[in-house]
Amino acid sequence: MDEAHVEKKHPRAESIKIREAITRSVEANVVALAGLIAHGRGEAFDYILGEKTTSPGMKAITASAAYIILAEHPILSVNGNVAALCAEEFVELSKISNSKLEVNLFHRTLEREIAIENLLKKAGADKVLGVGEAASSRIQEIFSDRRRVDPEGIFKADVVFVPLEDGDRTQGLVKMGKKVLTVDLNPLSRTAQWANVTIVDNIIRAMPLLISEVKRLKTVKPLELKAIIKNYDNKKVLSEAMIIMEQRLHSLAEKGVYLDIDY
Ligand code: PTJ
Repeated sequence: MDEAHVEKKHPRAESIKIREAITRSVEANVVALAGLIAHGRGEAFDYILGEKTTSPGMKAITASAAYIILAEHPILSVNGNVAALCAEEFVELSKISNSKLEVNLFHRTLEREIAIENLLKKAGADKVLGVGEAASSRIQEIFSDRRRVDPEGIFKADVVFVPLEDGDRTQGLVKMGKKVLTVDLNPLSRTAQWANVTIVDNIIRAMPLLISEVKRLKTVKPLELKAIIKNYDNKKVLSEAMIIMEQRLHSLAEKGVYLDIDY
């Protein structure tokens, strides 16, 4: 990452560094051009959320951890943005939870699949599914080239973790009977609405917390994990996230203070 021109004292230095990383990753063939638009949309919602992990976000992280631990064939789906932002965390999560990593792209090209596979391997992955001819199965519920998946991966998975995902594919996976876990800062997106569990948080903050929750809950009895899932209500969690956004905007507007962050 080229940080030379990111002034350390800049009030939004962290955000600029992440933008730099995403932009460099377009040049490295990891992130699709449309990934820049997706990132900008995420940033806008994060502003409204307050750039913090919230209580509904944490509930969704705990439920996701329970689903992943109880799954027979858990798959972590990696796209360009996810690889650019959290390759190492994905590799760690796959190792501690015995989940497989699958590259699954919306804007599919072999060059990008290979670039993402290489990035994951550099981050410590032993095996990466879904690259090239390996994605030989088709999801009937999805039209277009996006239906291609790995028969050893998403095709036979019972639980799929698909952050920053497009709505059609999320809907297709849910219709196939899979449990879909996602991370999406936009609680109104079709993915957020269709998924079984939606973590409304920035993936950069959510991944270390998800890793900690998986480590913590691995020692808990399956019955307790099942209870976490049974008591989890994604619609309620989405409503809570939207209320936090609404109330935050409301209170800022009432105070007439727009920069409530420590600048
Ligand atoms: O790499 P590819 O080809 O698979 O393409 C990846 C993108 C992200 C371009 C593709 O899946 C896409 O177009 O996704 P959408 O429909 O733009 O949805 C992405 C969602 O992720 C949006 O609702 C964003 O608000 C959200 N988002 C973006 N960045 C973050 C985020 N959510 C959490 N953390 C982020 N950092």
